[in-house]
Formats: sequence, structure tokens, C-alpha cells
Amino acid sequence: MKNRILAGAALLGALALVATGCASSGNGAGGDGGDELVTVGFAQTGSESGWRSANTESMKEAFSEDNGFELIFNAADNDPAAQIAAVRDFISRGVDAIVIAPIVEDGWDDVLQEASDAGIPVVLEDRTVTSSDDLYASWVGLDFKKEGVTAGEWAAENFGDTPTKMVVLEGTTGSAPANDRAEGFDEGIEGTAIETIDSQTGDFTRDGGKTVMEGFLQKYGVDGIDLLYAHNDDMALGAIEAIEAAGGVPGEDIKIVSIDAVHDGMQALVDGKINFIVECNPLLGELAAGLVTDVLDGNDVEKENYLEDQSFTQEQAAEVIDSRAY
Ligand code: GZL
Ligand code: ZN
Repeated sequence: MKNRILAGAALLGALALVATGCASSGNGAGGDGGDELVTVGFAQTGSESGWRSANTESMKEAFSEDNGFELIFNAADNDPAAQIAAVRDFISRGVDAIVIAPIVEDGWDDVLQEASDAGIPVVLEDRTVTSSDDLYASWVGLDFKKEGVTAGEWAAENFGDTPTKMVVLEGTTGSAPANDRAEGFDEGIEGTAIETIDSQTGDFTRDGGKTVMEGFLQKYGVDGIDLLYAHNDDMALGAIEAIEAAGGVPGEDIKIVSIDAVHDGMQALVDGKINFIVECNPLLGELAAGLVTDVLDGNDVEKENYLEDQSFTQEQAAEVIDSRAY
């Protein structure tokens, strides 16, 4: 299937155009007077990170009443069973459409089949699932593997020639970003002298990153670790606290490469405590709303819709930090 990689603006424009166009058809979202609201159930992962907060805000802004939606929001506290139960609740309530940011990739076949049997279209945003793509209408998000490759290639360029001991803070076990960022990073450092001496999940949270990094520091000492690869900024920020508590200097004694580029991560980058960040754009709300509207209006949609990412050195972060949307 064709993956359409579009710069955010172009894709936004295209979808916004169609959304406006569809509003005039008077049978879906859009304030074309008299239309009742389109009811959308949104099953969010939880509130595990700064990225997630920005994503939730973007989704709530896009699925607003002004835009013709009634949003039923559920945050599953990073619990896959609770998230599936929330989707079942949406089905029993007979919503018009369901949007899911799936915590983990597996275990979705049954409930997606139930939504399909109930005639309720599903749009995935952010993370992906291993279920057949016949079981959902469309997905919009970021290329996690590419984010991992970009981070790995940076590490290879900066440390690949000398023996480098690396520890990894993995994202939520079983989640698409954790799986794909690990795979991409390993591709990026292939053939270099970077050695992964330990790797453990911090569940994408600051506390998780701090606790796991404390364990790594007890095991190897500040001098026994040269590089930290964190699958997201929140875990990197927790690790920074642990490194400083152990008397180390983050960004110096232990270099740090991370993913997300949320504000606090970018501030740590500007402050020299992180060395490189690969962005993962959380502002998916408008694209997701455009896809829901398109699907409900029977318009063709791409199965996969990628938003563009970028990356930042400390110097680049200093230039942009005050003008970023999140
Ligand atoms: C990535 C997203 C991840 C972020 C984390 O698109 O699913 O989940 O990288 C968030 O910060 O918790
Ligand atoms: Zn419409």
C-alpha cells in the first residue's frame, strides 16, 4: 500500500479542504448549520509523558463542538486491557467513529472486528497495531523506525569510532515506538564500536527513566556508561536527575540522545544536559479529525498518513525553542 509522506502543511491543507467541502454536504462534521454533532470515542493511551499531553490537547482542539464533534474521551493509564474496555464501551454506546492511540501493537483483532461488525469506522492516531489493516479505516502518525535510525546515525557519527558503552531506556514494552525506535537505532549504529551494555523499559515516564537509570548507575557507575539512548524525552529527563544525584554531569560524563522534542526536552538540550533530540510531532488532531470526516463521508483515504519529523542539535534547539508549538 502506498505510504503517502506529506509535509504537515500540504496534508493539513488537503484534509482541511476536504473537511470543509464535506461540511457543505451536510451529513458529517462541520458547522454547516443544523447538522447534529458527530460522536467520536477517543481511546488515548493515558498521560504518561509531555508528548502525550500535547497530543491529547491537539486531539481535543480538533474534535471540538465548534468543529462539529462530540468527543467522548478516555485515557487508559497505560493499561492495554482498560483501553480495549474503553473501545468496547464506545461500541456499546453506538458512537459514529472511534479513534485509538493503541498503547501496544498486539491484541486488537477482536475488538476491531467488533467495531467493524457494528459498522463503526476506526481511525488510528500515533501508534500502530499488528492487526490486519482491513480492521481499521486509516492511521496517521510518525515514522518511529526513521526516528530511531536518525538517532542511531547521530550516535554513530559522534561516537562510532571509539569503544562506547551505551545503556538504553526503552519505551513501553510492546508499543510500536519502543519496537521501531530500537530496531531503527540498531540499524543506525551497525558496524560501530558502540556496545549496548544494558537496556530496560522506563515505560515512557520520567519516574521510570529515573528509577531504571539509578539501577544502571549502581551497576556500572558514572564512569562505566558513556552514552544513554532514551526512547523519549521524559525518560531522559528522569535519567538526568539520577545522573546528577550520582555526581555525574549529564551531556558531558554521559552523553544523551533522545526522541520527542517536547519543551522540557528541548530546554535540557539548550542547557547542554542532552546532546541530540529527534522530534516526534504530537500535533495530530487536525489530521485525525480530517480522516474521520473523510471516512464518514465515504471519501477515499490513504491507509497510512505520515507526518514529517526533524531533529535538533544544541545549537539548533537554542534557535527554535521559543517559537515551537509544544
Ligand atoms: C510516539 C508516542 C510516544 C512518545 C512518548 O508517537 O507514542 O508515547 O514518544 C509517548 O513520549 O509517551
Ligand atoms: Zn460532512
